[in-house]
Amino acid sequence: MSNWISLGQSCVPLGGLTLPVLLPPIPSASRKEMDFEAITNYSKLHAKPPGVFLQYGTAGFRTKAENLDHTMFCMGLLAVLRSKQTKATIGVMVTASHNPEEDNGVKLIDPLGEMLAPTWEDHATRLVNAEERELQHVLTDICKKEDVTLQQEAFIVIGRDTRPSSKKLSQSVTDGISVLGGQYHDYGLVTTPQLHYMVRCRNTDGIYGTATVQGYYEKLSNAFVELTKETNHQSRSRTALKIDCANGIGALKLKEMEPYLPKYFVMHRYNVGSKGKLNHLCGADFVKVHQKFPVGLEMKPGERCCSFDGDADRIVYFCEDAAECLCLLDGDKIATLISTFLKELLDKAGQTLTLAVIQTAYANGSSTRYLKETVKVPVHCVKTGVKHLHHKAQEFDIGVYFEANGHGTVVFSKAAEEKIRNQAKEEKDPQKREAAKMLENTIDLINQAVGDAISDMLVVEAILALKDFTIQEWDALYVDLPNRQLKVKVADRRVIDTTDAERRAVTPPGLQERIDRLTKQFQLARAFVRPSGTEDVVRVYAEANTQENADRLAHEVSLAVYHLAGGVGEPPTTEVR
Ligand code: NG1
Ligand code: ZN
Repeated sequence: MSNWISLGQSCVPLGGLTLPVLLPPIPSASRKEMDFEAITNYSKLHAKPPGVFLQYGTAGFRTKAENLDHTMFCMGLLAVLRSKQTKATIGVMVTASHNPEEDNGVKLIDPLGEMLAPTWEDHATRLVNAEERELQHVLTDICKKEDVTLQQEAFIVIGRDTRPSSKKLSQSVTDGISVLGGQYHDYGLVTTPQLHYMVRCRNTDGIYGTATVQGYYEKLSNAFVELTKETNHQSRSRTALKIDCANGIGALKLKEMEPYLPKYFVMHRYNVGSKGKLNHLCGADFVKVHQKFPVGLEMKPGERCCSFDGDADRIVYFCEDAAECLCLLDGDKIATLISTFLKELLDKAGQTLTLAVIQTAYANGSSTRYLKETVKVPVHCVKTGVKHLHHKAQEFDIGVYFEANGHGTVVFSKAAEEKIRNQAKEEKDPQKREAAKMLENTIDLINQAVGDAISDMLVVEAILALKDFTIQEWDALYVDLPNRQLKVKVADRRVIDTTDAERRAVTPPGLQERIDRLTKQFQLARAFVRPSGTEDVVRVYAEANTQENADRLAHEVSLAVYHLAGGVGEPPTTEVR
């Protein structure tokens, strides 16, 4: 924890600029006991909105920004307890990712840059929903259950996206931190994966990298230059990449990173936030879900383009085909490209490390088949949510995980990383050594803490350059099954319970049987439903042999959800787009 000392000015005891003069300043020293009077007083300034119940979902809390002040304060409190318990730096990211600009959200980042442990998610939900009179009891109970040593120091790093509400909300987080005597460093505007990277750097004494944005840019750009140094700079994949930044933080961070990138990596940024609204008609989620081009991007057929989401932890690639239609290369295509590349390098290096790909039920059936039958890598399906994918990926020497929506990364076990780094240094056979070096550079180019649009983009660009692949050649590896995603509003989405990595509904009664009957009516068809963890909706997914059939199946399943799971408002119409 020696890095706490060098924080200088940024480590101030009081973050909330909104605190009233009537209250005494919060002492910054760590306490032996919690000062419940101060907590209660400050909690009143961040009053709980009446009648709002929030759940720590797939990626933390998310709702309308106007309802989040209290949640932010509570997450500041909880981050301090988690830091004291783990004796490590904890991250708090204020973002609602791909949600509309009016929403916001918050999630905690655990010591190695991973998602918060599930038991702490439950504590978060309990704390945020506790009435003021219950706060003392809930905090004490968490400390007891988790064996938190209050004397322990706590250190938190904070980051936020570009939403208009984010700055004020992050100040509410700092109030929560300060009232429990925690210290913090506010990184201000950063991408979500950059904050995950900072947490990991700080908790590995800088071994993972230097905990600054410059350190992040240097690490990634050095690895990119090394990995691609032997490629032909005239190669067809060296044409400019057009990036839709979703009017989010990615635009700022790519601009900052540009000087670090070699001249032959040319990027043109679009939707940089100067005109349009965050995630509105653009960004990775829009392109993936609506299967439409983002607005604001001028393109010609065949040009290589990609879209980030609002906090730059997801990326999808796309281009315009000869018929002027969207040709989408989503998370599944990225996972295929990366795992094929890694497998080839492992074979060349003569390494016998285990490699697997982790997907969710949303993975296109064609991708799963291609990975199993052509690439010949084991594929595992887990529940939606990065934490599930990350956790499963850690069971292998090398785990490649991607959600179809473009959120994903690769994790290397400590032993695998050591083997590769040693071989890159000591291997006598020049070809094997070269392959090991490329693996080593790939490790350094990847943000192992979490899915990262900037890092994933550089990995894809490096692989395309090394293989001298155009985006069309990459796309041609396999043909996606036509698919459709829809949302259904119901009174309480918790009535839907699922099993088998969310591919089958257990409740409400009769729903799965109906889905099975509908699916049988189409060829190569598959469909499932699940309650969203980030929106108050039930999600429907269907794929089939033609787009028309995928659309019809999705619509029929939506109707089944509406009728059997308490749909509200008008029944779903056949208009799917
Ligand atoms: P929910 O709302 O639980 O479906 C969405 C994504 C997840 C994940 C989270 C976090 C889909 C179908 N779902 O979760 O994969 O990325 O957001 O952002 O894309
Ligand atoms: Zn995101």
